[in-house]
Amino acid sequence: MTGVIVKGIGGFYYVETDDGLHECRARGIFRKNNITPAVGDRVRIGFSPEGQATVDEILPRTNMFRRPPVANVETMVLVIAARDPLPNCYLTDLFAVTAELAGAAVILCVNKMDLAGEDVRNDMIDMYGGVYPIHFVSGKTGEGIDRLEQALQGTQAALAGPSGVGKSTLLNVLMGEEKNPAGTISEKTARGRHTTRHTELFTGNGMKLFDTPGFTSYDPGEMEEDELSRCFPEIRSLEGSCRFQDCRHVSEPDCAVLSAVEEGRIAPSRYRSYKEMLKIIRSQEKY
Ligand SMILES: Nc1nc2c(ncn2[C@@H]2O[C@H](COP(=O)(O)OP(=O)(O)OP(=O)(O)O)[C@@H](O)[C@H]2O)c(=O)[nH]1
Ligand SMILES: [Mg+2]
Ligand SMILES: [Zn+2]
Repeated sequence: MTGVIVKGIGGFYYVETDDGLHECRARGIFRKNNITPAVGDRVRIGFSPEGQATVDEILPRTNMFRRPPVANVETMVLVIAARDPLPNCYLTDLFAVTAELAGAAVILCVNKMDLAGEDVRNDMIDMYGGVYPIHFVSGKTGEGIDRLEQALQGTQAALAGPSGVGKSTLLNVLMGEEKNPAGTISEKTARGRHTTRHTELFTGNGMKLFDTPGFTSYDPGEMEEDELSRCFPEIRSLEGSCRFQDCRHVSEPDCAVLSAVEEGRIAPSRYRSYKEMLKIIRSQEKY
């Protein structure tokens, strides 16, 4: 029997199959081979003589993210908040790069628009307009939700982003019902409650959505310098336009990317993120 892992907690994997949800153990073989089943994995399950369900085989993945650990993500919805917390562009760009590297489509979703003015909208469009589809939404007022729902129809999409930006809130609004508890800020301690601790795959309203725990940092992992250029759509589109084929777009003569930055066709913050990541990749290569 095959199914999809919708949740993994305390060594158990919850596998949705045609005949319902099964609580499964992973076979020892995975641990031995250093393979960890992930939420989103399509798997083959079996049953021991005692009736314990086990994950026997992980079917081929289209992609795999380590943080958050999810597999088979068609669309990565990068959720940021207009404020509370303020957007962190470098972190957003870093995560967009990992999504690009995994071959997932990227959608930018700016939540909590009820708390912000037009300046946030304009800043975001300056940085990401023409690079990624941007949705300006509010989980509180419902602004922009219909359009986001349309964009996510029929795809398996992950809601990812820093803690407190409203991923679980958006999941519930999109699904039209309370699927996963969202945070509430305790007035007494000013600390958040109901922060999401586990990745889970939810189905409803024509969508399959992963809700994931918030991330605070991200390690791009191993990557080659030329791969990085390809993970910035606005740099990728200039591929072949620089004088040198192996141009890294830092200080080379006749660099099409540097010209585009100068002429304002590439946002300065995006280019800064590119240079910062390039620096990290180069420092890793020394070892
Ligand atoms: N004003 C406003 N508040 C919102 C909106 N969306 C969510 N919130 C609030 O933001 C806080 C965090 O929301 P969550 O949905 O739990 O955020 P999360 O991204 O799931 O957080 P983690 O699970 O910790 O990663 C809660 O207090 C929500 O009520 C919004 O559109 N506007
Ligand atoms: Mg959450
Ligand atoms: Zn160049």
